[in-house]
Amino acid sequence: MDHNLREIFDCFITDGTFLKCEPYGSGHIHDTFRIETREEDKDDYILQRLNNKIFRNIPALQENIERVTVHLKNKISAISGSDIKRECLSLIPSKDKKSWIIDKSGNYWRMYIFISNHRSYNIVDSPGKAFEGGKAIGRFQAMLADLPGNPLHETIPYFHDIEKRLETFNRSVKENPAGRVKNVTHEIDFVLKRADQMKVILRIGKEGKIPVRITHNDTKFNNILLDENDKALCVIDLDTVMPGYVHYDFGDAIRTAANVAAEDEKELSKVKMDINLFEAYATGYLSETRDTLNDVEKEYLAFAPRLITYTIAVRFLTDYIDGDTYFKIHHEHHNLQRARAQLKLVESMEEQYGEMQKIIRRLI
Ligand code: ADP
Ligand code: GN1
Ligand code: MG
Repeated sequence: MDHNLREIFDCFITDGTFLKCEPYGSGHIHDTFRIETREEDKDDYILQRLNNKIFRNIPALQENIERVTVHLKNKISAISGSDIKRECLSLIPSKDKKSWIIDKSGNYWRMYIFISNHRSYNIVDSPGKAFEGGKAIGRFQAMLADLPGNPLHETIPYFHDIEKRLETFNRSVKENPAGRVKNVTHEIDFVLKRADQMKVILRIGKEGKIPVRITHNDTKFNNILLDENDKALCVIDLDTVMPGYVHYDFGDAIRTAANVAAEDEKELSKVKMDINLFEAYATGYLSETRDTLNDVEKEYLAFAPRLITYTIAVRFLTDYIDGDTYFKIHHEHHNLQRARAQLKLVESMEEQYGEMQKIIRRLI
C-alpha cells in the first residue's frame, strides 16, 4: 500500500520541514516510519499508521496515551536535569487539534517526536542492559501508580487472560481454518499439557491476593529504549498501557531480555534463558518496586516469565493455525517458527525455575 507520507505529515503541527521518510523498527503491529526533517536543529518524527483491526477504538486508545504521557511528563519534568523530549513519548497534535488523523482511505495515523540518540535491542547481551531495562519498567509502573481520573480504557480486552487465549486457541484448532493443524500436533500437545498450571495468576487475582495496577503489558525489550551509554531512557509503545498485573510486565520483559536467541530463532538448540540476565533484570526491577509490591506479587514474579512466554507462544501458534491474521510476518511459516522458539524458551525456564525462585527470594 502506498501512502503520501508528506501529505500526512502536513496534517500535524510540526516544527521543521519534511526531508525524507523510511520504514523504521521491528514492531509486529503498526506500520512505523521515521521522518527526517531538513533542519539540523529540529526534531525528527515517528509516524505510525495504526492497526485498527487490532485496536478497534482508536480515539479511546489515543485518550489513554494522552493521559499517560501528560502524567509522565509532569513527573519527569520535576526531576532536575531531565530531558523531557527523550525520556517520555511526545504526541504531536494534528491541525484539527487531535492526537491522530484519518486519511482519505480511512487509515488512522499518529506522530511522536523521534527520540534521538537512543539504542534499541532485540537481543540483550549484557547484565548491565537487562538491569537498566528492569529499572525502566519499575519506574514506569511507579510513576503511573497515581494517575488521576477514571481507569484507563482496556484497549484490547482480556489481553493477557490465558483462559480466554486458550479458548480462542482451542476454537482455532477445532475449526482449522488454514488446514495447518496437521503441522503442529506436537506443539498443540505441549500447550495443552501446561494449560492448567498457567491459570494460577488469574486465580490469585480473582482471590484478591494481587492487585490490579496500571501496567504496560507489552514490555518486550525493544519497547524500552536505552541511551547512548546504555542507560534506561524511555519506555515506548504505550498502546496496551491499561489495568493489569505486574507479572505481565515482568514476564514479558524476561521473555525478551533473558533469551540469548532471537524471538523467532529457527535453530532451537540456541534458545535458552540466561539466568544472569534474569537476575540482572529482576535486580533493576525490584530496586524500584520492592517497597510497593505485596508479598504474593513478589512471590509469583519467578513464575511470570513462564506464563507470558507460554501466552505469547499460544498467540503465535493460534495465528499460524488461523492463517496469519494478526502479527506481521516476513515469511510463510514465520508464526510457527516464533511459536516453536517460544515453547523452547518455556522449557528452558522450567528447567531453571528452582534457581529463578531462589534469586527472587534473595532479592525481595
Ligand atoms: P509496534 O506496536 O508495531 O511494535 P512501536 O510503537 O513499538 O510499534 O514502534 C515500532 C518501533 O519504532 C519501536 O520498536 C522503536 O524502534 C521505534 N519507535 C517507536 N516510537 C519511537 C520514538 N518516539 N522514537 C524513536 N523510535 C521509536
Ligand atoms: C507485539 O507491538 P509489538 O511488536 O511491540 C504484540 C505483543 C507481543 C509481541 C511479540 C498489541 O508487540 O503482545 O508480545 O508482538 N503487541 C500486541 O513479539 O499484540
Ligand atoms: Mg513495539
